[in-house]
Amino acid sequence: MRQQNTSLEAHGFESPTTESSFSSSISSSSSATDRRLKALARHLVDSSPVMDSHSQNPNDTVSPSPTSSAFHADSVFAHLVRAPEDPILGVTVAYNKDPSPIKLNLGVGAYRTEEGKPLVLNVVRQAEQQLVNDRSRVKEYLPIVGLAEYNKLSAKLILGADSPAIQENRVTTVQCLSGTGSLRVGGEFLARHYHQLTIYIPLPTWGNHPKVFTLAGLSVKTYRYYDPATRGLDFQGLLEDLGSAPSGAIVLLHACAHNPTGVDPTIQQWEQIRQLMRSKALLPFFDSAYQGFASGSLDADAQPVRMFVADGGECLVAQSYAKNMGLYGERVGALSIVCKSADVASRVESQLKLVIRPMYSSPPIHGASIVATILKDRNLYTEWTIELKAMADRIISMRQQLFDALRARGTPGDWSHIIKQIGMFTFTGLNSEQVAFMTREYHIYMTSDGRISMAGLSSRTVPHLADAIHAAVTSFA
Ligand code: PLA
Repeated sequence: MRQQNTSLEAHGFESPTTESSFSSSISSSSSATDRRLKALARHLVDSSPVMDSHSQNPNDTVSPSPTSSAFHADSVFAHLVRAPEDPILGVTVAYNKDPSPIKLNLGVGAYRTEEGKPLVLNVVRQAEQQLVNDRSRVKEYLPIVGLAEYNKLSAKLILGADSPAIQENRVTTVQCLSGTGSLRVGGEFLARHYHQLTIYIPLPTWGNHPKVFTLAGLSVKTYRYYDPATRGLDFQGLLEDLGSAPSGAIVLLHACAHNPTGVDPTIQQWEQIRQLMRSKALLPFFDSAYQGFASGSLDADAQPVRMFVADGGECLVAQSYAKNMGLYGERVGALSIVCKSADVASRVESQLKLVIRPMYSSPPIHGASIVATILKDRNLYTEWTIELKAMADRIISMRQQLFDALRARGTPGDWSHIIKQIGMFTFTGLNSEQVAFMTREYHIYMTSDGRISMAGLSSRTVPHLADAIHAAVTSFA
C-alpha cells in the first residue's frame, strides 16, 4: 500500500516521550506536522532563485496591476485535478441532484422517521430549551479538553457508572469533534507518543478509518474480519491475523454494530479476542459510534469495551453522539484513554492538549452542553433511553420487513443475513454493477459496496427497495 510507505517514511520513528515540556513535545512530533513543515521549507528554498532572478534591479518590484501579465496568468491552482467525491458523503451529493420524486437515500448512516424525515430527539429539544432559558450561560471558550462535566459523563456512559478505572482516576477524557475527531486526536497522540506505529483495522471497515489514521501519522494494516461466503465473521482469520501482528501493535475495534458489515463478534468471541490481544500486548482502540443503536441498550452495546477495561489493561475509546442522540451536525464526541495509573492519565491528558491546541484550539460548546444536560438529569436520561430504543427497534423492524418483502417476491438467494446483521447497516452482498443499476433505474442511492442504511428505510419505501433488489439480482446474477 502506498499510504503505508508514505506514512512510515514520513514518520522516521523517534522514541516516545512522556515529558510534558513544550520543546520535547515539538521535537517528538514527527509525522504529519514534520511532513508539512518540510514541504513548506522545500517550497521556500526551491522558489527563492526564481525570485532573485526577477529582482536584479532593486527598483524592479512586482506590480500586480490589472494590466500585468501575472494578473492574466493561470490560477496558482490550475494544476489541480478534480478530486473524487467521498465514497459515502458523495452518495448524498448525487442524491440531492436527482429530481426524481421516488428517490431514496440509503447511503449515509443517518436516522429517518417512518415519514422519511430527519429526527431531532424530544430530549434534545428539551435540553436546548433549558440551555436557552438559562441567562447565566455565556459563549466563552471552553478549555482545550472541552466541557469537564461532559467528559466525566461520557466516560461513565461508555465505561459504566461503577467503573473502577473511573473511580481510580485512571481515565482521561477529552471532548472532540464527534467520532471522527476523536479518532484523529487519538491517532495523532499515538503517532507522537506510542512505540508502535502500526494500526490494524478490520477488513472491511468504515472507509474513513484508513485515511484518518494515515494522516495522523500511523501506518495502516488490515486484519481479516468478514467472510463474504458466510456473510458472517471470519473469526479464524481474525485470530490468525491478530496472532501474527507484531507485539504492541494498535488494533482498531468497532465497539458494536460493525460498519459496514453489521456483523459483531459474540461475547464469547470477544473474550477470546481480549485474551489474545492482552497476551500479545496489542493496544485496543475502540471506535464506539453506535452505542445503543445495535441492541437498543446502552449497556449491552458497551459490553466489549467494558470487558477490556475490567482486566485492568489500557485502551483508547472514541465516542460519538451523532447517531445515538441524533446530534450529527453538532459534532459531539469524546476520546477516552484508560491508563494504568492516575499519574500517567494526567500526563497523557497534558499531551493530548498539545495535540488539540494547534489543530482547532478548543471544541464547540453547544452540542456538549446538550449532551451533559441530558446525561446528568435522571428524567431526561430515562427519556433518552426510551427514544434511543425506539430508533433501534424501528431499524430492527425494517430488517424484518425487507427480508419478508424479498421472500414474498421469491428473490433468488439467502437473505437471512438481513435479519442477522445488527446496527444501522445491512451489507447486502449486492455488487457494484447491481448497485449502479438500482440507482439508475430505481433512484435508490447507496454506497457501491452494497451497504444500505436501514435507518433510511421506512414501511412505505420497503416495497420499492425490494422491487429494485429483485430486479438487480435477476438481471445481473
Ligand atoms: N466511526 C464509524 C464506524 C462510523 O460509521 C462513523 C460514521 C464515524 C466513526 C464518524 O461519525 P461522526 O464523526 O459523525 O461521529 N459513519 C457514517 C457517516 C454514519 C460518515 O461516513 O461520516 C456512515 O455513513 O458510514
